[in-house]
Amino acid sequence: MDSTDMKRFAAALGLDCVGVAPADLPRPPYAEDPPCPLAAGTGDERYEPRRLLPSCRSVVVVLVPYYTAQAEPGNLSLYCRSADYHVVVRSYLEQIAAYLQRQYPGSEQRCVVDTSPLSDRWLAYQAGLGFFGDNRCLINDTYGSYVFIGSVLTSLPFAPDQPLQQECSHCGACQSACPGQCFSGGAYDYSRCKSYITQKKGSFTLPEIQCMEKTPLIFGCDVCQESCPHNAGVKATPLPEFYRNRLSQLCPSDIESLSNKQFQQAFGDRAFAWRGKKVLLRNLEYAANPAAASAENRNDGKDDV
Ligand code: B12
Repeated sequence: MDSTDMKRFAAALGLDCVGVAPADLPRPPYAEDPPCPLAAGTGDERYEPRRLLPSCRSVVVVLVPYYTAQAEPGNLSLYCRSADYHVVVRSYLEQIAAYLQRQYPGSEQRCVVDTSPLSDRWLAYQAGLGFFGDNRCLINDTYGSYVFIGSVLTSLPFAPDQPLQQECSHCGACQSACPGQCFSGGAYDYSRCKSYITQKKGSFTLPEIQCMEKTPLIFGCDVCQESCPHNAGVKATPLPEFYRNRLSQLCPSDIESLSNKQFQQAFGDRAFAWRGKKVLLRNLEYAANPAAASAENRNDGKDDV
């Protein structure tokens, strides 16, 4: 089944990176990194969309670019400076699912983004939308790795696109820049990744404190992406949601006096809020001061290194 009309519909929404992955996904050819406890799935369930939609015959995969090219120093990772991406991506996926439902009454669709057991990156790779960086990110030629990945599982048998025959340049920049040195030996150790450290619960170990102190971000980490040459000069997102109501900096005084309910009212529509204010206050205690760190690290005119 031809996917041209569906892709045209998506392009009219501003989504110009849409591909199709097969429902019978091949398994990755390399030994996987040890699974992160924040992932919803392990083993085969990461590659079997029919466990979520038994009638699934193909998967429409959508990249949602979020880089805005605005120089805004701050202490929040670029991925969580605007409205929660889960909500934004899902609203686009639901428009595609509704379109398919209209065009093909009786077809079945299910939308997934981030929280399902499926490997979103593997789906995007299989749909021909990008290649893997040594930093494990899915990199797209137009938008770099600053893309979220969402999928519409469908009972419609769209013909799959082909994975790209392209690799990252293996320049080593992400590995040497990583504040937690989580890529040592070519493997990826989630427990040393600053993004994971900022999202884990509980108290920090000494190595975790040292990792936190290296850069200003208090939620997420952008270092392996900012150091990646494939991200130099990437196109800014055309999607308006990522330019509205941005928040780049959070201070202790913004949240410490709030009850949990008030915190959720104020920030519950942000991707950094899912772990609650206690985790953010812990992180604020340890992260480098943004003003001092940006003066020290200012090297290429880019924001929030
Ligand atoms: C758990 C999780 C995390 C954990 C662990 C990350 C990790 N690398 O495993 C933490 C909290 C650290 C994290 C951080 C981030 N995450 Co995250 N995360 C997830 C989640 C929920 C599951 C990922 C998972 O299962 N990891 C285990 C590994 C084995 O699976 P995988 O990442 O899918 O692996 C694929 C590739 O890494 C590759 N691969 C695996 N091993 C190897 C080995 C080699 C040599 C190569 C070349 C490739 C390769 O193939 C795998 C498929 O099997 C996904 C959503 C989802 N459902 O997939 C989002 C997801 C991967 N995260 C995302 C984002 C945006 C981020 C951050 C950029 C956020 C930030 N700024 O802090 C960072 C990036 C950190 C990094 N360098 O990976 C996006 C990725 C977008 C992209 N362009 O790649 C996703 C897809 C969410 C989404 N739907 O948009 N994340």
